[in-house]
Amino acid sequence: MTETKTTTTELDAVVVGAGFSGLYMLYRLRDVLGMSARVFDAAHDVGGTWYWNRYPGARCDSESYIYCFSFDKDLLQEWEWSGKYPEQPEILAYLNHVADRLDLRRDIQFNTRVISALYNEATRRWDIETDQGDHVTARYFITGIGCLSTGQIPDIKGRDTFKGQWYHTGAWPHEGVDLTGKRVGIIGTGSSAIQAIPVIAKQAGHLYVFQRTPQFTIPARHANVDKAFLKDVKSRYDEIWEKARWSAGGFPVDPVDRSALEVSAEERQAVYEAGWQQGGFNFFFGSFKDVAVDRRANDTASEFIRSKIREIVKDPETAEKLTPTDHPFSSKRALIDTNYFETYNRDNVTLVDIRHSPIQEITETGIRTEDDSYDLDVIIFATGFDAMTGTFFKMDIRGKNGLALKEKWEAGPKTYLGLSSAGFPNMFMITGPGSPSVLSNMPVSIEQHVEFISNFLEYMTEHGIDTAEADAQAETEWVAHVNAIADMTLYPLADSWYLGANIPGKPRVFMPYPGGVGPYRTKCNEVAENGYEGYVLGAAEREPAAV
Ligand code: NA7
Repeated sequence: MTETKTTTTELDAVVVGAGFSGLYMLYRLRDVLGMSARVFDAAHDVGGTWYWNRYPGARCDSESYIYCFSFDKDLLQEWEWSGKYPEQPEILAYLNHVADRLDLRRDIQFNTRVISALYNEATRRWDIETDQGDHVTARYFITGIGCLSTGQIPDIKGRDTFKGQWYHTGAWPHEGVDLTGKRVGIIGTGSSAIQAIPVIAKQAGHLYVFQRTPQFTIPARHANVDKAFLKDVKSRYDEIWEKARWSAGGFPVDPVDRSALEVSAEERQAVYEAGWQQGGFNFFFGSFKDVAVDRRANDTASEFIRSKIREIVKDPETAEKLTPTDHPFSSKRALIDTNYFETYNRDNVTLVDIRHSPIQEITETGIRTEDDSYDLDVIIFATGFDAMTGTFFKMDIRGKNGLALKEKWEAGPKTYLGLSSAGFPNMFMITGPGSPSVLSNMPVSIEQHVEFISNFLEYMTEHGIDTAEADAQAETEWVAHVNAIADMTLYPLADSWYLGANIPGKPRVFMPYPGGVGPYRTKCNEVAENGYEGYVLGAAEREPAAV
């Protein structure tokens, strides 16, 4: 029988989420700063996004040698990745290993969702409640909730009448799903679907892909890890990480300085072809400096990929449907794939263009579009997430004067550096909106945020500071800066989740910081060096109340 919990636990810090962010934050709080801390996570175990996203083909688009923590140098040397791009089970095994190695589990409470976090102005502490009846007060409330952790299942007419099985890619059953011989429909062609489609096509009797927006995607050229390459990386890891930390996207690549418009057509073609053959994000990073910011330069890359689609896909009508024309390459999340376009050459795969023949309803037996009906055994919603803000809004977070975060962010998230929000003292967000987060290789950004927060807390303790709150003016200027940079790019030209465009009614605001992880790190370092400028710091008048 469950005991009713009536006592209140007092802690220095509460962290929400036990993924990359929460694990490292806990380590810094507990083992570096010597604070009392507890992590809450709704999952049964560690992993965050990698705990939930177990759909067939799930894997990271960052190469494994750089998709990990760098703070533990022994771990960097010891851990052996098996694939060029790490697959979900291997990333999950890695995070489990980290949790064991640092003995983190004893301060993580699983199966527990934080339902509210209310700032108490009298005590200057956060009062936190969970769905398991925990009452905790903490001086610091820190979110490590990921950017893509609240799944979106569109409210399609008749959705609940379907008699077959249905799943969302971001909440895939742990025991797996046997799709052998089944008639499977997948809605969506984002990065989850693009990874899943080629794998599911090999199992399913027939796979119907319901596509609203065709995508640009580059071959990943996935393979087993190149042992000689990894050995070389391990001998130069410090230098490699340092390069990643100061780069644009959190990858250890040298910026290219040539414009797509200043070379001959032959040279341009050769550069794109080399990038296509090399595969992965190299196509993007290693080609030309202006692909993401200049429409004419971008057109050359977009056209190159379109020509590849026509080359790969044998049926011209299907190729045409798969060819994106409504947005520039990389204005939606850049995608990489393994045999994505090739999969449409299979006899058991049908592309259904729901841009021109929209889904009318889900019926007991399948999906009905304007032009046709499809009988299905399984429907897979690869329809994405209420990105960056959705998970915040699932919690009742209230700052000073009882202001709800949801209310404050009604017209779009407002943060200072993506780390803090005015009116919410001592609340910190790891990879929050307004930070590079999803536009970067996440572990690099996560480490930078966790270290910034932990250094800040240390500074507060040393200087007898009780509260840190983003200054409203600094926040306004940061939000304007994020938008000004976004407007210099091609991102606003696509209906993407970066802009909240995938969620009906969500305000259209560009959420991540597109200025690059290097410049962002410089800004954060300056903020710290200048005594945390942009924050209002409150000196402690008294010791925090004892238990
Ligand atoms: P994404 O990238 O948001 O993709 C979702 C897909 O689902 C995309 O093709 C959407 O089409 C489609 N979609 C969404 N809602 C609907 C409705 N109502 N009807 C039809 N189609 C719809 O999510 P993913 O899970 O693939 O990837 C999320 C991120 O996770 C990814 O970028 C990585 O960072 C990891 P649309 O393009 O909106 O027309």
